[in-house]
Amino acid sequence: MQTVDVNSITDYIAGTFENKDDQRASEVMIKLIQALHNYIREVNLTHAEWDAALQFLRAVGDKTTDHRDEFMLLSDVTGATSLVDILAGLTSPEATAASPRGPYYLPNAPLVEQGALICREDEPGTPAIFKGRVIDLQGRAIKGALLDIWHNADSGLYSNEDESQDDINNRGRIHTDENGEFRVRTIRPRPYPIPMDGPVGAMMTAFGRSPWRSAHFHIIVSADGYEPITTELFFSDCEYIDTDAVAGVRSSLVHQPIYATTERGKTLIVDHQFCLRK
Ligand code: MBD
Ligand code: FE
Repeated sequence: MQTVDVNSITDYIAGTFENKDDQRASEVMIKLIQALHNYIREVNLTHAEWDAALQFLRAVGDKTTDHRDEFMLLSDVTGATSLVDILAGLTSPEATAASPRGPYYLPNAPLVEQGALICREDEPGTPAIFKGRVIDLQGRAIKGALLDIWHNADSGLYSNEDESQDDINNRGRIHTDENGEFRVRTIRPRPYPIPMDGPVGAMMTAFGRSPWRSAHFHIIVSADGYEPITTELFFSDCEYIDTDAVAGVRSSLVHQPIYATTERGKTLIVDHQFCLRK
């Protein structure tokens, strides 16, 4: 007979996850059980607290649809998304750092030419030129890389949560040219609160956490033969740069805003070099 007590229960359960055919799966699950049990012992978790936790997770599931991933939002605000990103980048620190994708990506943004306007002609906000280059780890230009760019409007809203914007507004996909370069015209993104109308928002409110994300461009960069990277670019003068709700800010992704005068008036110039690994 094998009975369990407050400590031996951990080996009792963890041992059932031994799997000779998949050592990695074993490691991931056994360590998870150990971390969970250690946590329960450490905080001396009560019935009421564990019930609340399970109800919370149930609410996260209930809120999740094809268009709303409350589990991803939970991963984002707990720092799990960013920590996995940071870990993945440690092996090649010269490559562009990853940052959360967020809930507002839409596939099939318009494919545009160099210099294209990816917002409306009369888009409210600060005009911006977003340009740069895509290189490999050896510093060689990658031509034909694809940048999938999206960001919010001056109202703070992304096109897919705003009736007054076309779905494709503030979105575009552009290939790099012979020199690995790209250039689009748009507006400066604005700070934005994470979606607060679900259980994750209720948790943020309960702990007095700030829902604000530092203003950002979203970019997915991909090229044949390279690892695609989902990332963001930030601005050092944003009031939320040090308090981003999802810990998405990396120093290599922060731009000191530079302005130039163009045909659209005072224009933010963001010039960024992206680096992909094989
Ligand atoms: C966003 O705009 C975002 O980028 C992330 C990661 C989470 C919530 C809202
Ligand atoms: Fe975003």
